[in-house]
Amino acid sequence: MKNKADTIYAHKKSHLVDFVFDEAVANVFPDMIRRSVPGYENIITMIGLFAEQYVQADSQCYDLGCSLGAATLALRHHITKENINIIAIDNSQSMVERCRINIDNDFSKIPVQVICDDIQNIPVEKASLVILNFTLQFLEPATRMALLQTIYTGMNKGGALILSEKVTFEDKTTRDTNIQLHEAFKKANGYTDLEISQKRSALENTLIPETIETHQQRLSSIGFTTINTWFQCFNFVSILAVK
Ligand code: GEK
Repeated sequence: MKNKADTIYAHKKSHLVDFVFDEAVANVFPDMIRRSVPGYENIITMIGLFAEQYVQADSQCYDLGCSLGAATLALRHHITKENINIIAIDNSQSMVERCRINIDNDFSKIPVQVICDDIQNIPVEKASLVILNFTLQFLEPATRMALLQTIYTGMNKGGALILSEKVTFEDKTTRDTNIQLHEAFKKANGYTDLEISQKRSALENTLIPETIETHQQRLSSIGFTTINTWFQCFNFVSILAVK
């Protein structure tokens, strides 16, 4: 698929509406996420490594909030065990349509079901690897515990959850420093001040970040044992949690 440049917030908008994963966003998504999320490509690469380490034979993998299927493809290319089914879910029709095309064009024969639905409606069963790569942050904070409990219950012992999130910090200096560094990263990737500020406003009610400690404590209270914050760049982290 061609990698179209993200210019969604390049011009001043008279009415700024909340950010949604519509056709316009799906169309430029690879460019948008690469230029906006520090370490995104590295995390996708490591999801392949986690697949090699944690996927068990005769089990299922879940990519929750799959967008165009980047994590699903990383799983597909690195799973070495037999009899695996991948379930990729997103509630944006525009994302799901493009994700299906990407899966169809891929060489791997590992079966993938691409489902258009809310990740909160999906039963989780026999899971050895569950990916929440920058998706939990878009759920109402009050609903996050229930989803993570469902995931935990549906996981095999020894299975892993990869939870990547934009985060915030209790300490104001740390918070402001990381926000400033993230904005510098976006500027270095060609976004203008107008694009950065309009996107910030559009995401304000949609993407609600929590602290790293909140994530770690919630995972621990659910019963995950190893809780390893294996990646951090500014206000973006990824946590490996093992059952
Ligand atoms: C990647 N994981 O490339 N149910 C289903 N999907 C949802 C929900 C929900 N309740 N809320 C949001 N989404 C991907 C990147 S993007 C991250 C994930 C970002 C979907 C939404 O439609 C979008 O496709 C995705 O979660 C978040 O590895 O744009 O910052």
